[in-house]
Amino acid sequence: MLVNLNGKLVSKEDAKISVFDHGLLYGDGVFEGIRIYDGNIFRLKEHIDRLYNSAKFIMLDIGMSKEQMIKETIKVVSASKIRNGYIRLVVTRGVGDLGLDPRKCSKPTYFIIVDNIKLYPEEFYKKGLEITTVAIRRNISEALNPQVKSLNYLNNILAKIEAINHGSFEAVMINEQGYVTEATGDNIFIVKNGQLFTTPPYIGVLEGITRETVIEIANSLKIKTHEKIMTRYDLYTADECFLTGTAAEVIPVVKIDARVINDGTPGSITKKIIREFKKKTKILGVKVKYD
Ligand code: PXG
Repeated sequence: MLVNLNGKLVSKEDAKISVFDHGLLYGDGVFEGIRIYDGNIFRLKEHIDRLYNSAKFIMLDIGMSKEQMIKETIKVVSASKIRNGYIRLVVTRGVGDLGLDPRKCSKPTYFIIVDNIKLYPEEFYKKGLEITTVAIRRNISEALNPQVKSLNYLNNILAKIEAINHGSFEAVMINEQGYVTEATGDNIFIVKNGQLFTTPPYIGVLEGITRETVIEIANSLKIKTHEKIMTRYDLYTADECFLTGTAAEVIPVVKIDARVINDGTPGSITKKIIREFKKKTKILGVKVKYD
């Protein structure tokens, strides 16, 4: 494992930040989770674009160009020698005092961790997941907008805790109007009558890069995709269901709130998309030169 901390490459042991950093004190910051497949940083440009949009929303000036941030990311991946792994890129408001005022933070802190990924067990992909809707609501767009990938993940963590307490692996969060939003770290898709449906970003979900890739794949396979406001009814009556995210990639769902989806096994369109997604992971992105 290797860390780029404010431009310097340091070991895990030396990667330390101040207890006065507002990223820690208030969750005041933004982040990205990115995968490396066979030395290809998957959709790096899209992740950097989203990071800068998140920062812009919270009025955090990262203080360096996107091109520079891409260079710093490639630098630490190359030095790590990791060809298949995970990157966590974090930018915080930086060190301030004990008050909330972000103007007291003169310089943002950034760090880029490169680590080996702990893959989900293979049987999850073969057998599919059981998931549950939870009582905790997705926070509303007029509060902390879920399109912003901020360091405030307590909403999602509370949902995860609830799912775990129900003996379920993953939670689907509903919003205050009763509409389906997303899982705690994944977007959700259903298949109905051969077509794909996923929640529109304005309902209050992160615009996942895996989600976008799946929509592109569906287009190339001539599978119609719709952004649609959905309720639990749409989930329970779906022909197929899957989740998409950087860590999980595309993962089938076979049971939602004890309702069996498909025949309790991953559906054929889901499997097709998983196959196509695997191909894309090595093509789309930035290739790293390792020395
Ligand atoms: N929704 C939320 C709320 C997320 O945090 C996604 C959807 C999927 O987006 P991408 O761009 O990854 O397709 C995420 C992903 C993890 C992990 O290790 C994943 C995420 C954040 C933190 C951890 O599972 N984000």
